[in-house]
Amino acid sequence: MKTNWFKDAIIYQIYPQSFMDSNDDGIGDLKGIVSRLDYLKDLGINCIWLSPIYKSPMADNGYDISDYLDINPIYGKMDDLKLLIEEMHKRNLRLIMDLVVNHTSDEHEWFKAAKTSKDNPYHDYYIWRDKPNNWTGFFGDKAWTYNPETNEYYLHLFNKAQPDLNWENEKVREEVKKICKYYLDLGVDGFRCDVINLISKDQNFKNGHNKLILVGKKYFINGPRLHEYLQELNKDVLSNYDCMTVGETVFTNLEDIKLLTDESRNELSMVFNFDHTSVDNYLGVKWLMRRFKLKRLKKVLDHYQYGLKDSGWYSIFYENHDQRRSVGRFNLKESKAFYTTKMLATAFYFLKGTPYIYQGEEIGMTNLDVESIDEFIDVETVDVIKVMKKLPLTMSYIEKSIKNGSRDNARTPMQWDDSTYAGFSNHEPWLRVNHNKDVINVKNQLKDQSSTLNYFKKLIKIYKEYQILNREGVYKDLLPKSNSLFCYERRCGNELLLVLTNFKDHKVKHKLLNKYQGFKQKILLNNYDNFDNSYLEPYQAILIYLSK
Ligand code: ISL
Ligand code: CA
Repeated sequence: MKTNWFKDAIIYQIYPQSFMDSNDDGIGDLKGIVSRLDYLKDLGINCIWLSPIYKSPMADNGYDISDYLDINPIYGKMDDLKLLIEEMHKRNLRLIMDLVVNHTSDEHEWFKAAKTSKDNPYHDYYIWRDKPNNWTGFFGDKAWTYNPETNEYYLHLFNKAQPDLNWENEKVREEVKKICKYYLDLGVDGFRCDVINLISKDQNFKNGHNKLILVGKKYFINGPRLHEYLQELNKDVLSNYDCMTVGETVFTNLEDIKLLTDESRNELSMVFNFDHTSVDNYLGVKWLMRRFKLKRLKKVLDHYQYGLKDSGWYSIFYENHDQRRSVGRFNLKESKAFYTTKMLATAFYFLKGTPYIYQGEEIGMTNLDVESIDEFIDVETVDVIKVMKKLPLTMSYIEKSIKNGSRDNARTPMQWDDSTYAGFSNHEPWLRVNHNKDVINVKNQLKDQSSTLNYFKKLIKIYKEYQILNREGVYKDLLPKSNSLFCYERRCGNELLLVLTNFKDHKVKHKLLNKYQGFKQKILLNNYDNFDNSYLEPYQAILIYLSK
């Protein structure tokens, strides 16, 4: 029944609000996605992760769900989802949906009932205390909000419009099973489980000590019953389907990943770990910007690549709807995006794990080019600006940090062509299209053989051709100490893939190829026309297949 299809998949993340608008109301929708399936098929990906499309008041763009079994009318109807599934399966594409069950919307019927009285049967679906403790949530502010009707406080680890569910209550767990079953029966192939390692909380609700950020973190991350809950969900529902789960796990380490994804434990198929996205910040908080050093990135990647050699599985990604765009990140010059976009993809996607490409990454979309930070509308950005303004920070630091970290950066409409609204819509979109759509767009790049898009297509094709090496190849970092080059091999006996990438904007010499005399060599990818045995061009990336 269960296969490991997810280990060979290449997954593409769609942020529905910004992908494709079919009815010209300025908001992406399900029919819009259907109309672009041939593009995705042609790109070569074989699975889509769809960010939430359920009914939602959109306080957090759909990560606040008011009805799990209904579709947000801005995206369409349940029939449109059925059509999407059908059209995807026709094309041999799988679909995984976002499962956001750490919290609901405060407009969910459960919460509306829960807050009316302590005796209401739904009251115990949420987490209440007479007095708040000192925890703060992910968006920087206090994690408890007062509810006058019951004279209590409810817990919300995100915005106050996102009350946390009480997983201690068996009825809540049954509801989650019902939701999963509903979508699996519809033909969905799995779930991306939002902040899944927050669902179990230490029931003592002790005050936290860290005074700066995420106060109380150690009591609400990887709580005491996390593994039990996941195993229960598997046993009762997931194990009956050939589906996969990818857990979004925040602040997890290698040991956590192993426990969560060890096949024999039946918890998750894989997780997203965020350590590598934190090498350019302090304390895992993106607002606290830190100078990027390649060595630090490699140390994190090495740690997990070596650590997950024999058991456990994770996701390989560097963009998503919460991250800034990668163009211009990691100290890479924005003006050299023609090379760096291809270089980054080569450096990351041949690591061991399942690749995730975020919409627009394949054409090198950039951060939102705002003049003023008042243009940002994301709930996290708005909440964090408020918090930052209370702290002893200069306005210029706040501006720099917000421009760098706002999630709106990744959420601008997909740039399909150079028309007024970039082919995304014929109506002004909910979030402004980037000015560079005239240059950076799918239509241009499809025509241009040397484009980022065509490089991604080629990379994906090659990824599939060398599936065994990608799944099983043993990882070795060939230059762990270099601050310029990231070079590694993935080896199975006398066969290997060799990845050579240069993170610097100047030529860098190396002697790596001397090691492989006697091997036959085939260059599979190169973001330059030329190749030299002894050096890499600025931001050059090369993938070589070697065999004896
Ligand atoms: O976005 C982050 C940093 O910028 C993370 O801290 C993020 O809040 C965290 O990874 C949880 O993200 C997920 O759950 C949130 C939602 O806002 C995010 O979009 C989602 O990916 C609450 O549901
Ligand atoms: Ca629409």
